[in-house]
Order: sequence, then C-alpha cells, then structure tokens
Amino acid sequence: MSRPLKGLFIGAGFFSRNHLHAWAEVEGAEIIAICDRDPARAEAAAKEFGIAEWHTDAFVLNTGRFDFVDICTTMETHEALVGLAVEAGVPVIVQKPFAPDIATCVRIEAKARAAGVPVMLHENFRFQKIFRRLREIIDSGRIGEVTFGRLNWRNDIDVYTNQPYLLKTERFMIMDVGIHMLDLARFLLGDAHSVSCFNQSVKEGLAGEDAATMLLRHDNGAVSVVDVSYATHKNPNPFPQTLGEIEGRLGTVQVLEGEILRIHTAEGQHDEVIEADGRAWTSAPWTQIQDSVPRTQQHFIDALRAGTEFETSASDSLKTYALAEAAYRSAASGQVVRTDDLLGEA
Ligand code: NAD
Ligand code: 89V
Repeated sequence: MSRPLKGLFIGAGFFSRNHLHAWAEVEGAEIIAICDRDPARAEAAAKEFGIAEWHTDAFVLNTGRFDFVDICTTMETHEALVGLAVEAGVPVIVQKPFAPDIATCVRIEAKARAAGVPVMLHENFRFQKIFRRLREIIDSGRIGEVTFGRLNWRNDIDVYTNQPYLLKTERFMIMDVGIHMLDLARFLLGDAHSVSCFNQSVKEGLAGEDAATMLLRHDNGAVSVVDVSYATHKNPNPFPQTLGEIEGRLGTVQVLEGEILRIHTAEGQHDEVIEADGRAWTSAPWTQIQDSVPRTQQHFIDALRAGTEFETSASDSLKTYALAEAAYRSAASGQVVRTDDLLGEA
C-alpha cells in the first residue's frame, strides 16, 4: 500500500501532544481524526495539530476508514477501547500500562489474537537511542554473555501536576515507571521468570507505592536489580534518565548521567555520549523521552506495513506484565514469585 496509513488518535490529554507531534514526523502514516470524551480537548487538539475531524465517542472506529488507532488514555480504559478496535478489525498501538493486572492483559491479548488484529504496546524506553546502542554493544559480544544488570530510575520530578490520576492509583510506581524498567531488563538481559520485590509509599497521602525495589532472575541465569522512585532528592535532578550497568563475562557497560555509555573491557575504558535528538517540539528535561516517541511509532508503522512482529507486541509484552504482577504479589507476600503460573491464571 503506497498511500499513507490513516489513523485515529484517542486521548487528547497530557502526553498526547508528544504523540501528535511525533505522528507528523512518522513516514507512511497520518492521523485523520481525533477522539476524546471531553469535546473541548478533542476540538483543541484537532485545531492545534491541523486535523480535520474530531469526535467524542470511539465508536467512530466502526466507520471502516481507519488503518490503525493510537490509544493514549490511562490503563483502566484500555480493555474497552482495544476491544472496540479489535471488533472493528483496526490494528492498535496502545500506551502503557496495558492494563491494571495480568488477568486483564491476558484477556485483551487473547481477544485480539483470536480476531487476528495486531496490537502493539507503546513502550518507548527501549526505543531511546542510548538503549538501542547499548543493545548493539551487548549483541557485538564485546562484554561477553550478560550475567548481571542494574537499572534505576530515581528522582523527585513533580509528576502529580501533569498526571493527577497517579495520586489515586493503587498500583502506582511499578505500573507507571517500573514497567518501562522491566521491559528494558528483558530487552537487555533476556526474559526473566522470578521476582522478589519491596514497595514503599514515601510521599504522604498516596493510594499506591512511589518507590519499588525488584530483584529478577533471568532465564539465562543472569540476575538484575530494578529500582524506581519518585521520592529521591538529588541535585541536579537526574530526571528522566535511566541509570545503571550491564555486566558480562568479558566486560561492563555503565549507563551514566549525561547520556554516557562507559564501556569497560580488558583493553581499557571507553566512553560514548548518546544524546537524544532534540526536535522543534521537544524541551529539556523531557527530550530523551520525547525523542523516543516517533521512534516507537515508526517501528509500529514499519512492522504493520511489512506484516512483521512488533518488538513490543501485546503477546510479547504479557511477559513484562507478568513480571509486574509478580512484583506486586511478592511485595504483598514477602515471597519470591515465579511468573509462569501467572500467565496461565486468567
Ligand atoms: P490524561 O488523563 O492526561 O489523558 C487521557 C485522555 O483520554 C483524557 O483527555 C480523557 O478525557 C481521554 N479519555 C479517557 N477515556 C476515554 C475514552 N473512552 N474515549 C475517549 N477519550 C477518553 O493521561 P496522560 O497523562 O496523557 O496519559 C495517557 C497514558 O500515557 C497513560 O497510560 C500514561 O501512563 C501514559 N504515559 C506514557 C508516557 C511515556 O510513554 N513515556 C509518559 C506519560 C504518560
Ligand atoms: O513515562 C511515563 O510513563 C511517565 C513519566 C513521567 C515517567 O514520563 O509517567
């Protein structure tokens, strides 16, 4: 199909502006209509991004005019919205978190697979330039077989002003940022099957945890520590950088502040600075996250056109959400929790 794929965009809230700017840069696709249950938001976004059509009801999916839909709403709405798209036979890219619990994730994925409708998670941390490069270094064999990893995302950004729903979310930090880190841990160290987790609720008045520390055992025997916090006070604030290191049998790569990869091998130490691309619509400190949005969307469109598997397909992502579920259950029980039982539960 040589013409651009026509898309519907649902959810004109806080993060939508990054998606809509990004769609304007993605090759082979265009957003032809916007939908938000809040008419004022739908109309304002359509006006700002020069999109002719706006709607307040996602049933517009049934008009047969869309080649894909981008769902940028919060997790409790995804089962209904993805379900509508699947019934209409419209391929989906949907924001994280996929859904609040593994049973719902499995239900959504099963319905889409039964209908043969492709669904991808918009999980953009692995599409950040620095992590594409880190994966290349690992695949090159320079540090040997990976044996250990540490991924941390700790800062005190005021996330509550832009995303007030996080104040009331019982499953908060693991589903908001932990899920990015768990996907990165799978991307860099391979699949994992066991989790031990301690949660903390440091800020007063939150419904859920704002810090979590997870220990993972990977299928290849590697071990990783994944820790996240919105209650870490550092000056300067490292937001939105993910820091850490990946160790292998022959060397180590550190992920340092300033978007630096420090590669340690028997030959010595070597730094690479992998800066995210600033664009007309990006602004510090969000650049690293914003730059990953068009990269994620371009992957979706390229794979959809080619009929190939999405890196973060709904079926692959079930393994990431099983790790999140295991983390919550471990935090509740104090036990190490295996994931293989969880996927079969729903
Ligand atoms: P938001 O609440 O600001 O916006 C969501 C919008 O969706 C609202 O305008 C709401 O009216 C609309 N909406 C909800 N249900 C709808 C329905 N059934 N039909 C039509 N419109 C509907 O949320 P946000 O902060 O923009 O976050 C959206 C998602 O993006 C969240 O899941 C969040 O976790 C995720 N997010 C991801 C990143 C990232 O990729 N790095 C960053 C921030 C947020
Ligand atoms: O990426 C996210 O999901 C957001 C964050 C503030 C980290 O960008 O919540």
